[in-house]
Amino acid sequence: MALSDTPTVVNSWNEWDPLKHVIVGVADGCCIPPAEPASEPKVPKDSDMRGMHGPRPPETVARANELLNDFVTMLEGRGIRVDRPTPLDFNQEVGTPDWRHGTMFGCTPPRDVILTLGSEMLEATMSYRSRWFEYLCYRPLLKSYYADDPKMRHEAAPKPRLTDKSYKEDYLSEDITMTERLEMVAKKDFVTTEEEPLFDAADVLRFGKDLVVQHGFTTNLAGIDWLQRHFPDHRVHAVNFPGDPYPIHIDATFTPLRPGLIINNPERKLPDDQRAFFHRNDWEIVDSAPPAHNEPPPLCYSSVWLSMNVLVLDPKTVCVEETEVYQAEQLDKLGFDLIPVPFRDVYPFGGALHCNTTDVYREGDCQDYFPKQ
Ligand code: DAV
Repeated sequence: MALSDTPTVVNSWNEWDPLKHVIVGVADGCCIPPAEPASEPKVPKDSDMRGMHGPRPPETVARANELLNDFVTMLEGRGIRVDRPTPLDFNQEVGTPDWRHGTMFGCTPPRDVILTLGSEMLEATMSYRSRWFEYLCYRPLLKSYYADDPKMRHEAAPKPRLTDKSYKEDYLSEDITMTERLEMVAKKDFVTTEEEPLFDAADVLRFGKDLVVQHGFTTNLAGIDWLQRHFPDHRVHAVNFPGDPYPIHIDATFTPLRPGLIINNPERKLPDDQRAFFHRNDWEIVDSAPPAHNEPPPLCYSSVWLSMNVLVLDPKTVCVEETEVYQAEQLDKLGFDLIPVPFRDVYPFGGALHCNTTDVYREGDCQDYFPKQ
């Protein structure tokens, strides 16, 4: 039977069970959006991206698509079914009754937009105006899964208004030094306010019955509370990582690899009081190896710590970016089989191997990995 003939079932409860069906993003038409309140503080003063917006250079789009397609071919070769989202024309002005914005963002990373938990696929609120409509790229797939799998739940979190009330005005100041910014994040003073629930799906890690959610720039406490109310059978834990001056998405900071083992970015350590929860349930948190690069590639929003943004195919097998030799060495020592994947030229499009995928099906069911709450 061809992979495409396999009946669709939506089921994924964690980040490590054997992966059988996944969505991989596409780079077509991806734009650098104009600055907006949520993104401004993340683009450093001397960045090559500052002040520029519009479609990304076509040769970079072609190169990213080539790498994404090669990654898909590799996954399919291992018997994993892969689907792709449908791009929109991102280079157009969009708006709601509350605001207008010069362009959209793109059609990857899927991890940011769609949260799969069990048989549910949930469209996140998102927290950037440029990404407000991105769920539309995934609607053709979600519609087909909904038609094919009678148990699939297609849900959408309430779309936020994203007026200026959702962001702190003073956070935009260019005069804030790095020391001051680190003090602000340590006090959980982030760019978003508590005006309305906000979360990006990539701030959520799934550990069966427990969900670990980063409180930061893209997810606020109201968003975390919304997730807890939406998933009443799960236990939602807010975490934060004070060493990260721009806490956007958890997946270059804290990466579960298999039951009982997490790697944590040594520059963004989980505070001791939050660490205790993992330790009393016999989870080991080890510092991740350093990135192999001193700088991200050109026109990239993310940090060099995309080295940690690995995709676990099963509790023994991990995909790691091929130039991230230190991360690969550490994973090898931890007993994993490694699949090196050339992917660095995809980084500017929003992330690495975990970011650029979203689970549809992993084997296994919902387990309790944290009996001592
Ligand atoms: O370290 O820049 C990148 C995460 C992208 N989903 C960072 C976070």
